[in-house]
Amino acid sequence: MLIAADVGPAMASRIASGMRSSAPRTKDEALDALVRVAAGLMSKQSRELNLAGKPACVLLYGVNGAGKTTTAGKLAHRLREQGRNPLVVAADTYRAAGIEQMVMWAERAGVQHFEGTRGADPASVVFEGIQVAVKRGLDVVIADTAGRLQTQRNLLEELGKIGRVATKALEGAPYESLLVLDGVLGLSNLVQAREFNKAIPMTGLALTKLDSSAKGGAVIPIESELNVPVKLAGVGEDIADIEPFDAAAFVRAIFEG
Ligand SMILES: Nc1nc2c(ncn2[C@@H]2O[C@H](COP(=O)(O)OP(=O)(O)O)[C@@H](O)[C@H]2O)c(=O)[nH]1
Ligand SMILES: [Mg+2]
Repeated sequence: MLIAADVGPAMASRIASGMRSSAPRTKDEALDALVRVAAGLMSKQSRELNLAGKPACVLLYGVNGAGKTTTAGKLAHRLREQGRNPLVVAADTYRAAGIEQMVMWAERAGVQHFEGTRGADPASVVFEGIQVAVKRGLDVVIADTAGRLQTQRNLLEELGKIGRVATKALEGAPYESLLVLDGVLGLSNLVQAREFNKAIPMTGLALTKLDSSAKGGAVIPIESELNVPVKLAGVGEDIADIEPFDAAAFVRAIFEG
């Protein structure tokens, strides 16, 4: 079952030997041991978003189709419901549709937005976006970026620059630097996460499409190796389909289906 959930052979045998040493006698004891061992191998960092900054700044990045724009929209909606005033910054300036899609989500979420023009330097758009949020007295900046592959050196460098420019606009920003991973892709996300983690300091992961993936188990070796926690879980295509991530409940769900 661990292999089927895309935990990978190395992690599966680590978990199995951890379970064996706790010598469970019943199925329930075995499940408890499994959850304890597997969750114990995951990141110990806080799974709460750090939104302490004024404004706080959340940067989202990852490959095409991972769910960055959707996650930005859902997060804006959720924060607004919690009484915050987010500004969504559409910095996917490579495609006109990328900007339009982000603006549409912002409107759906009922939050303000700021967008660059098509072809604009995404780092400048993020810089200006942060300034706009400061000027308007908004409390969170959520920046959406264009999709990029972990093999595209120039685009990874561009991402690093976006992060540095955000820091220039606002000390300590981005407070949350989140790699968005498509939960359907399973273990191939490990390769992606390794490379993105070299390009930009990463504070967490947003794991999407958990409603339609049986391969979410891959997050165990990813967290274990990189020590970055999943902070947001995408569980559908609607605006409210976003949840905090509970490692123990997640591992248990793999086995209780
Ligand atoms: N089922 C499901 N679909 C999702 C989820 N998050 C995003 N999607 C879908 O994935 C596709 C790509 O999403 P998008 O946000 O445009 O990806 P981006 O290229 O990373 O910005 C869209 O069809 C979304 O509806 C999720 O949590 N569950
Ligand atoms: Mg997008």
